[in-house]
Amino acid sequence: MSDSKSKRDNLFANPLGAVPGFVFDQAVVDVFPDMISRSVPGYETIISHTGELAARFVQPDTNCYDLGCSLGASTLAISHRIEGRNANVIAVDNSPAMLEKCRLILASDSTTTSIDLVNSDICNIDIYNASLVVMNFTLQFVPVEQRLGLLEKIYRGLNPGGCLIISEKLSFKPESLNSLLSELHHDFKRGQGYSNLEISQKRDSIENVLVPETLDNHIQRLRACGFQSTSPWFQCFNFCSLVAIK
Ligand code: GEK
Repeated sequence: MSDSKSKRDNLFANPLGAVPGFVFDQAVVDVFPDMISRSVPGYETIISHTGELAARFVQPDTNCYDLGCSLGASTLAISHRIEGRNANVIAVDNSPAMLEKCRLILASDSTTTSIDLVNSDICNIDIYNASLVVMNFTLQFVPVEQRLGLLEKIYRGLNPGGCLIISEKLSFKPESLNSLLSELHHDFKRGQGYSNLEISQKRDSIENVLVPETLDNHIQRLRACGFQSTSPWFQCFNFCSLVAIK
């Protein structure tokens, strides 16, 4: 997202002693665009192609869901590509600080698409008449035992031919491969200006908060929900985006 007022992320630059678990609070909101673009390789590509996929899949008079919308980057990419279709975007996040800033960003945008902002856990919302559901880097924060139920609900709420986009950090087997992909990611972060201290404190902070799964795991679970057509369309190191078509 191009937010020129986003501050540089230096939340983990100084030694923190006991590193607290990661939360999406005001301090994170203030640096979020900088944090996510310097931490997730391919983030901008995934967001812009979310818009391209919306242009292909969103049908007139249907709903599009952006689950874990943060500051609305995916919401806006979608909204700009579906104007004139009488489709609604429903953008959901359970962080009040994120939603408050998101509301300001959307208010200053020119899109004519109708957008509802919903402050809720994505596991507790209704999904219906959907032609597109997007979870860009959100499923990884949902407790593992709730992921199947959430995906089953999404499958039920999608219209036939509807599309689910899931972007995630992945884990790999065996452990040697996991270490390689993780080190390549850390090299990327160093290239983006993060120090070794920032990288290691952030890793400690998201441990048990962001729980990655293997690509195999994601695909098996999507199949178990009923999605027969599913494939990664993007991967860079240990970050991947998948499409699943109902
Ligand atoms: C983007 N999609 O810019 N219910 C609702 N929201 C949640 C939940 C939940 N159970 N768990 C986490 N969140 C965005 C980026 S960020 C990814 C998504 C990241 C929200 C959380 O508050 C945060 O705003 C977002 O999901 C994850 O494309 O920071 O790595």
